[in-house]
Order: sequence, then structure tokens, then C-alpha cells
Amino acid sequence: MRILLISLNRETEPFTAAPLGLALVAGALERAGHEVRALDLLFSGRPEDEIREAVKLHRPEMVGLSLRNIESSTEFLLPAYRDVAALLKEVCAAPVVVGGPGFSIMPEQVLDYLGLDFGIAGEGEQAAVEFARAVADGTGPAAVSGVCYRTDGVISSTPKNNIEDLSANPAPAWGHFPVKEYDMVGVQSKRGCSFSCVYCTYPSLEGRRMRLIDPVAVADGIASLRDTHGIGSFYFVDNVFNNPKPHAEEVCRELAARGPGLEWAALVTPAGLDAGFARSMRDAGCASVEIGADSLSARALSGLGKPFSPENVADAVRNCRDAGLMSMLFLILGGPGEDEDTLQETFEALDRISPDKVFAVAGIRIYPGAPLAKTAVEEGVIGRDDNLLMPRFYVSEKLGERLYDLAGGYFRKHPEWICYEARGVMSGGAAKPAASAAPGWGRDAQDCLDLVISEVPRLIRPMAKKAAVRKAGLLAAERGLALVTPAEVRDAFISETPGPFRASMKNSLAKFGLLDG
Ligand code: B12
Ligand code: SF4
Repeated sequence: MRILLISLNRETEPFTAAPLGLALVAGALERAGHEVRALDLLFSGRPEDEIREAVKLHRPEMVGLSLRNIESSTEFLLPAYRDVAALLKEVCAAPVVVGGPGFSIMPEQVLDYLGLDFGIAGEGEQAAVEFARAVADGTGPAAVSGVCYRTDGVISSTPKNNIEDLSANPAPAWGHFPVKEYDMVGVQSKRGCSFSCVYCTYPSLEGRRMRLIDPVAVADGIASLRDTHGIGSFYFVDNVFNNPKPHAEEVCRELAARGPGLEWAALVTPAGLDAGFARSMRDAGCASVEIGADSLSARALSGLGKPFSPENVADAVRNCRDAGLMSMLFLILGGPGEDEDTLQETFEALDRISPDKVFAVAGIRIYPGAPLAKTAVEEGVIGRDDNLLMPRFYVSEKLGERLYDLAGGYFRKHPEWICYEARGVMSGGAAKPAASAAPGWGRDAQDCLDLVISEVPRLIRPMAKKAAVRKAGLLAAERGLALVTPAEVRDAFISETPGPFRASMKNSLAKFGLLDG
């Protein structure tokens, strides 16, 4: 059967992410004998025209849409996807099935919103093949696992079925995607999360039981991306890379044995991130450790359902630093029980442990099924019948709006760190904020930026570039300049490079003649 797969994601922040889930679905459909074409709208200048062209050329008998994000930090994204769904209905008679993590969080609500008739919640490798078979045989979708379908206006669904042996999964069919164009290619060493943090959707997306992938197969897959596609930067999309730790250690050992040219980042829990494990990650090519800390107050951690202490977080940051690894701390402020004292504890601890990077969110998006949704109903933040498709946010009743003042006050003193206010997102069609009259960029400043960024590890380049561009613009404005010059670029790189890495940044600047002495 001819199948057209479309990745809807157009988000470029904080990085552009390769559509790993859709590439796996493409691999499974090909293995089942289907003729697959794929279109990634991320790189599309004219999405509507490209969809029309792809339908005309490929004449699909089934279309699969991958929906990764419902919202970004600033925008509710579903209206744009609804337009794509409507366009497909107009130009193509084939059944359209939607899947992906954004869909799977709240399948029935999203299917209804998009006006589509079929969706697959959860893992797609087997379910997409079952769905294609049902389309080819003309049997109804009811026998497909994890399917959501609409009959006579009523949406029904069947139970999800997680894949037992992930090591036997077909490899992602990266040949269908411009894999070198993404900032980072996702790789996976397991699915599932056994923890129960109150706000989190991951255990419901991937299940609570961990399904581990053979470390040899994980390392071989990564090395083959390097050797066949020339890809050197990877992101472990595991919910928690270092749980269970023995498996992660084995993955690190296997990666270290595959030689140089592999650079990666991963989301980790601070629990058990000891000095030995930090060194294993470094030896395996890790360039950035993204620590899911959430808070540095024991009381706030307990309110979020976290199974570790502030001391564990401080140890993890120190161990990463001692091993020469860059660490980024993820924080979630304003959870159940958070008050001025717990916030203050977190801010004081941050000053003490001084992580290289901090990415904080003030306020928490409430997702259906997460324990936080129940708390939010009990505290009257949302109504019992709120279906939560439109983003709603939780803030501890002890803080309310104060949260944003306190977080804003602290993070203004740390412009090198990022804090987002999660309190609302724009809906499609809403006016974008007007661009401020920022200074422009001279050719020499642009060349200087390109030169210096080439010295930064590839994996963190997108983020480093954004930080340097923002800071150079601010400096030029402060200095009353109409154009950013190489001096602002130089100063921006110095100020935005985390402390332990500043000396090597200064060496690079000196090498390019941008720093005297
Ligand atoms: C790793 C990760 C990241 C990494 C990405 C690194 C990378 N290079 O990919 C980082 C930290 C950078 C990140 C950033 C963001 N992320 Co993120 N991320 C994840 C995470 C943990 C895993 C995603 C993943 O790759 N899974 C592995 C693949 C194999 O699974 P999959 O994509 O789900 O695909 C399977 C199925 O969904 C299905 N499927 C997929 N497509 C299709 C299509 C069809 C037709 C079918 C039938 C099936 C199907 O089959 C696949 C194989 O089984 C998920 C949570 C989770 N556990 O799913 C959140 C998640 C996807 N992220 C989310 C969000 C919001 C974001 C950000 C917008 C956050 C922000 N405000 O900045 C950004 C956007 C980044 C971008 N450019 O798009 C949300 C999306 C839903 C939502 N609320 O909108 C999730 C679900 C987390 C959540 N809040 O619940 N993310
Ligand atoms: S926040 Fe991390 S550790 Fe907690 S449940 Fe979610 S994925 Fe698991």
C-alpha cells in the first residue's frame, strides 16, 4: 500500500528535533512491505503546497500524521494542525490517521478538535501496521490496538498494547528525512518510567514498566548513524537515562568502545548520579547532562512526588563538574505546597551550587490523568469537567501571582539562566507580540558569530548561539549602537559561557584575534 507520513512539528525551540517516532513507524511499515514516503513540515517554506504536491505525486492510500507538540512555551499549536487535517480531507480520499506523543496525551479530545476520524494512541510501530492491514482488507479499525475512531460522530477507543521486545524493533527509517539538517537526532535506550511525579505524563505515555533496549544494539545504532550519515550529535529521548543505572552504565561502556565522534545529551535523575557514573558519561561522549531536579527544597520536592533530596541534586551538579561535564538544571516552581520559604531555599541553594545552566518554569501545565489534575480540581484551580485541551496551569495556592514576582526578581539577577512563566499560551491566530526595535547585525559581527560558534561542542551550539545572539543584541542596545559589532559578540560569548568553560572560550577568542593578550 502507498502510505504518506507527515511530521507536523514546526517547533525550533530549544532545538530542532528529528522525528524519531515517525522514522520508527516508517521503518515498521516498510518492513511490512508498504511503499512509504515522508514529509517533514519543519523544513517546509510552503507547507500547504508541499502537502498538495506530495499527495499528487504519491497518490497515498493511507496518510499518517505525527503530532509531537500540542503547545510550545508560548503558543497553542493545534489550530494550525487542524488546518492541515482539513486540507488533507479536501485533497485526498485516503484515511488519515494521527499519532505521536502530543496526540497520545489526550487522544479523544485531540481527535475531536482536529476533526479527523482515526488516531493511534501510544506506540505506533505495530499499531500502524495493524491499521494499514485493516485499511487494505476493508475491515473496521476496532481490531487495531490503541486506536481511536469516530463512528456516527461518536469517538471510541481500544486499549493500547506496548511492545515487549524493543530490541527487535526495526531501525528508524532515517533515509526518508533530511537527518543532517536537525540540531539533534534522538536515540533511545529504553521506554517507560517507574516514578510518579505529580505533574508528569511520561509514565502514561510509555508505561510504568521499564522496557530496556540491548546496550549493544543502542551503541551500534548510534555508531551507524555516525558512520553512514555523518551524524555526530545525539539526544537520548529516554524519560530518565540513568534509571536503571546498571543499564545506563552498560550503554556508556558500549558507546565508549565505539570510538570518538559521538557527542550526546540526556535527561537524568540526580539520584545516584555519583562521581563514577559522571565519569562513565564523560568517557562515552556526553556533552551536556540535563538534570531533572525540579526544586532544591525538600518540602517542594515532596509536594512534586520526587524521590530524591536537595543534597542529591547538589552532589549530582558537583560530580558532573568534577568530571568536566556541563550540567543543566531543570526546575519547576510553584508546585503543590510551594511557598515563599521553599522558593527561597531553592534560590539560596542555586547560588551555592551554581549550576552551569538553569532552565526553570514557573507554574505547571496540568495534564489529564496526572495526579496534579486531581489536586487542581480539589483546590478549585480547574473545574471537574475541564478537559484540559486548552492549556491550564497550576500554581500553589500559597503563592498565586506572587510566584511570578519572586521568580522574576531572582532570575533577573541571573540573566545567564532561563525562567519561563507558564501561565498562558497564545492560541493560533492571536496576535504575536510586536518585535522590539532591536539593533541589527553587521556582516563582520555575523562572520564573527559563525567563527566562534564553530568552537562550541556541536550539541550545545543551537542553545549557545541563541544565548550569544540575544546577549550581543542587549549589549549593543545598552551601548547605544544601531548595529551589533564583533566586540558585542566577543563579550556575549564571554558572559554566556558557564564559568568552568570560560577559560577555553577565552582561548578560542584569543586564537581568532578577538581578545587581546
Ligand atoms: C526527549 C523529549 C524532548 C527533547 C527532544 C530531543 C530530541 N532530539 O528529540 C527536548 C528536551 C529537547 C524536548 C523539547 C520539547 N518538548 Co519534549 N519530549 C521529549 C520526550 C521525553 C520524548 C519524545 C521522544 O522522542 N520519544 C521517543 C519516540 C520513539 O516516541 P514518540 O515520538 O512518542 O513516537 C512513538 C508514538 O508516539 C507513535 N507515533 C509517533 N508519530 C506517529 C505517527 C503515526 C501516524 C502513528 C500511527 C504513530 C506515531 O509511534 C512512535 C513509536 O512508538 C517526550 C515525552 C515522552 N515520553 O514521550 C516529550 C514531549 C514530546 N515534549 C513535549 C514538549 C511540549 C516539548 C517542548 C515544546 C517543550 C518546550 N516548551 O520547549 C520542546 C519542543 C522541542 C521541539 N523542537 O519540538 C510534550 C509534547 C506534548 C505537549 N504537551 O505539547 C511531551 C509529550 C512531554 C509532555 N509535556 O508531556 N523534548
Ligand atoms: S518527571 Fe521524570 S522521573 Fe518523574 S515521572 Fe516524569 S519522567 Fe519519570
